[in-house]
Amino acid sequence: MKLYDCEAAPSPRKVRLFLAKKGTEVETIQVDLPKGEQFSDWYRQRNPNCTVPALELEEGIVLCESEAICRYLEEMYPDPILFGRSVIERSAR
Ligand SMILES: N[C@@H](CCC(=O)N[C@@H](CS)C(=O)NCC(=O)O)C(=O)O
Repeated sequence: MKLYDCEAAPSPRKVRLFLAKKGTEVETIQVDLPKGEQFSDWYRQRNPNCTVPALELEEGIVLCESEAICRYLEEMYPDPILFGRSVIERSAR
């Protein structure tokens, strides 16, 4: 699993915070947004939206939205639960 990240950008920071709360680390690859690396061929092949974050899974699937990435991480690393235990808790967050 690889997280495409940019340290200065707010959207991937959400995912980094989520990972920190989970106590989990994943391999991270920095994408240099100021230099326009998000538009490079190698990155566009992974994420055609040309944004970070993106999470590349072992099976080759790439999740391209921070919310989707956090939801995936919640399922993969359920302890601690961050989105809530019940439907009401999950809906209220
Ligand atoms: N809705 C997306 C937004 C992603 C997004 O816009 N990321 C910004 C950095 S915070 C980006 O990659 N921008 C690339 C650009 O400005 O070219 C998410 O939450 O993942």
